[in-house]
Amino acid sequence: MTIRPEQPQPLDDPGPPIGTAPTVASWTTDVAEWTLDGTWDFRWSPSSAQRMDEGWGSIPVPTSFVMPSLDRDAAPAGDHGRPAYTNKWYPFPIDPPHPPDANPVGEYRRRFLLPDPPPRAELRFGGIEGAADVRLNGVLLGSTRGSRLPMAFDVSGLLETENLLEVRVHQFSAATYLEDQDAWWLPGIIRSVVLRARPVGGVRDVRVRAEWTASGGVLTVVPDLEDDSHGDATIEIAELGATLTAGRPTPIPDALPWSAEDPVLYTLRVRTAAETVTHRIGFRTVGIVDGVFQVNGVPVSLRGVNRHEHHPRLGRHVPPEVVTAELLMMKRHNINAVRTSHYPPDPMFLDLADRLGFWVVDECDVETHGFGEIDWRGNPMDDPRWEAALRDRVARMVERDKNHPCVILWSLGNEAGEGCNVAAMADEFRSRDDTRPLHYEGDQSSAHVDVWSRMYAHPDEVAAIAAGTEPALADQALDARRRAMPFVLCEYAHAMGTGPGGLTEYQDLFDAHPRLMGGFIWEWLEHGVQVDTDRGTATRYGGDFGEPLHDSNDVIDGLVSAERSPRAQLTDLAQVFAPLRLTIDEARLHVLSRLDHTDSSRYALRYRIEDAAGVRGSGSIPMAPLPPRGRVTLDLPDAPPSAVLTIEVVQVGETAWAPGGWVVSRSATAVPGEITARRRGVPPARRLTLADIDLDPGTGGLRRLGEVEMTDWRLMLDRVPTDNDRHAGWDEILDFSYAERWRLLGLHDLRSRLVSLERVSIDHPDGEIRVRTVVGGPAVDARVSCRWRWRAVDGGIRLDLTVEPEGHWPAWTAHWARVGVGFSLAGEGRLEWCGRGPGPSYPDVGQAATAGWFAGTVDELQERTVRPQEAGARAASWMRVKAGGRALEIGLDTTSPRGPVNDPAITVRPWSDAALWAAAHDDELIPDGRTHVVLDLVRAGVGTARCGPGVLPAYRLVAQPVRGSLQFLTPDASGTNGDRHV
Ligand code: IPT
Repeated sequence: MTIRPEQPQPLDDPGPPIGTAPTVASWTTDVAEWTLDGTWDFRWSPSSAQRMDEGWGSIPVPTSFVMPSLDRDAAPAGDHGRPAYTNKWYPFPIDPPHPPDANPVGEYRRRFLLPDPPPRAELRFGGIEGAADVRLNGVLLGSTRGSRLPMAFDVSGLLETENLLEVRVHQFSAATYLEDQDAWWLPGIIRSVVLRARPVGGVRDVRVRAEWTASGGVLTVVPDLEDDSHGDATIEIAELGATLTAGRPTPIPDALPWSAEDPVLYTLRVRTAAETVTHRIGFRTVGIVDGVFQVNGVPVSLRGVNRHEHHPRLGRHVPPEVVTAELLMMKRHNINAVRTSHYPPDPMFLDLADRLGFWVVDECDVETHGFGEIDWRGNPMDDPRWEAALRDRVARMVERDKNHPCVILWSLGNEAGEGCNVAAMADEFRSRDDTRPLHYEGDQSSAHVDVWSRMYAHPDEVAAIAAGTEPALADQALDARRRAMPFVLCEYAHAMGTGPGGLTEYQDLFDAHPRLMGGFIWEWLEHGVQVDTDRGTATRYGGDFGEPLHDSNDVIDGLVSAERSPRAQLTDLAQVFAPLRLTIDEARLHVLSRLDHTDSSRYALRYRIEDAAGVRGSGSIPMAPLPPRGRVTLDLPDAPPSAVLTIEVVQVGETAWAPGGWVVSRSATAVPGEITARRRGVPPARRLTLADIDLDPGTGGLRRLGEVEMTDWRLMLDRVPTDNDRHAGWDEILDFSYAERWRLLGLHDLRSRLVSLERVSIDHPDGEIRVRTVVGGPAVDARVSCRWRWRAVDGGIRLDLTVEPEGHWPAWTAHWARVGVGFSLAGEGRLEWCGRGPGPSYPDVGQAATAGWFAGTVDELQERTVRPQEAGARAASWMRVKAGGRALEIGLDTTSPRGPVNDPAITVRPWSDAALWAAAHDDELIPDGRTHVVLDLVRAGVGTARCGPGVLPAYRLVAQPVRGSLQFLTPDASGTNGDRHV
């Protein structure tokens, strides 16, 4: 029986919550349960000092009460605060343990009827963001702390037929100092509220230890009964014919192991005279052997994502159907692990992860990142006054989630610095559960953890760690301890905007080195906030709600949008994370299984041969099942050089997340070398000649080619910065972003000077038009000299373009985004291309884009980003752009330089670059009725500099001579056939 407090907990008390009951595991019970979710009365005040409005409005529970889309149901004054976003900054003075006076309060009230009120019962809150005082029928039950952790109150003897539950949520308290995660501040009752009868002799808690050993399953179940005994409960798993004695380890020889690849669950029943509870359990043992992370005795590689809980309209509450859909989507994209950044998830997430199969790092609700901004002075992690609260957070997470097979690591928290409480928390973890290793990236000495974890380390550093050649720690004993640990990247590859570049480089390292446990992409989800506008809905980010202090769009950095639509980076990730890695060289196919626990019989190989005229053949490639981590080399089917051979890994049979035949990954040979082999459709009705070229005599730029008129013909060296371009990589010596370098060189504002325009025997078949221009930005003497040489060749008109730097290009700034030619066509457009697709690619992203023939409207080819930026380029070496009833057909080849930046591409947009530069939100982009085209000879990678290394050296485009050609094949609107639509 918990003691009911007389006063609410003071908001500046750094201690654990008061009046709450111990946390227990979650399960299904047969005793009466009532959900209190639904519509509650609600009112709001901007600070506790200010009087509440007299009138009450209503609000749905669970939600975050500040969400703009709840306006219709809001308090009568219509005001209930607004979301605010900061990454590390506390939105008030750092003055621990005090919250500010401007401390919004949301008051909730709910009346409920119980025709037959139970004498003993518990009231459970899944999560209340903020600090709440809870009253039932006028009696103060206690105060909550720990926003994403469960809270329960013993309400025995308080329930009546008519009941009134009151919850007063203060947005800020001392506990806020422990919850400084990089996310919106979103107070409210964010998870379900449940009332549960607690019969005398019922089951209070169950502790399950389901191990997998060399001789099969071993199960230990310890029930904790409401009468404080462990006895008198029947414990059984009917499917296995197993009956157990409380507390006694029992071999279960028939059990199958649980793994993320094959998540076998059994139903455990614990029955007393008063209550039967059922629990889904799985047998598995986590261990670290010779510095290698293992589950069930074999090494496991984590191909994971960091997952926050966010909903664009509801805030921190994610309804069950959305959670289910997102986990199915993860499975379909070959993700096998989730770090619950940076707090324990809604428990339904873990139920689903058990069922579908995910390795989960369960992270405690602890982050004090804002103290890092002041050199960690006063950090609660190093202040004994906070120890009890931190231990309590550990206890609540472990006790709630202890029985989930999916949880394979505990994480102490995120970015909370170091100090005495790290040891205290580690001790609390170990005293409650010794079956899972402990993770905390903040402990770089690794004195208190079991695995060594880093964030955003450069692939070179990861390679050194993989080889065990990392720099030594000063303390020899700790160094030896850390060297014996497996290594995990708890965050890497910041998936913000266009990017992240370099996924393949990381995965190659994970595949090759057993010390590397793999890692977790930052992050699964963008935290966009949806608002209603006159034109429909739009997405907003930090600063859009008038917050004086904010981190702009840093909160929009996911593989899927807030609405859970996949971004291009998710499709690429699926390819990089594929369970079978395919590599094609010459006429051979190399297959590597990334499966750790199961053979490859769930997958089959399929091929397709396609040329410009369409699909020429298809079939399957026989492969005997590969053992876990096995590899094999197979012969490729014959395909002519004018064709592309595509190999697909497909799922055999249906799974809980995908139908049979689901394409898991794809690999293909390169596009044919000859332009004639790439071009699709009927031959040109008429051949272009030099007479078809109309150049502007003042600039040398192309104005018309045959029937096709164009404007804004220009050389381009920059791009509208991506989120990554706006930052310097962590490995850069100078803290200048790429975008700043381009701007310093004036690449966004290039001016051209016509040096000469010569027409040499243009009536003769060998005639040519030679144009020379010099192009550079204002205020600098870094220029490029361009030679444009137009000739009639077999099959059309060929423009050879040479771009050479001249003047002074300081070595440290001399990086370009591209060397491309831009122009614009009248009318809305459509693109057909041969190259890589259907998705976008840049030299270091676009792993999912494989060779072939593709098509789509300009509108369909836009990769929308919440904050507009460079996106959506398609690698292409032949293309037909149709706009305004005319077509332009172009072959694109780059002669030099060689290497990954030599990746010819086309970008088509329904708005100009100037519009893209000017827009701060996607909904500000309005098509202008034209088709804006850029043809790139070379282009830079995108990297992941927003958080982590810059563009890797091979993908940087250093200022250097570039040569290539544009071959214009026909100016006529010509038909096409059988192209694959995007
Ligand atoms: C890292 C944080 O752990 C994560 O929550 C998120 O903020 C990410 O950065 C950036 O989006 S911490 C940082 C020091 C890299």
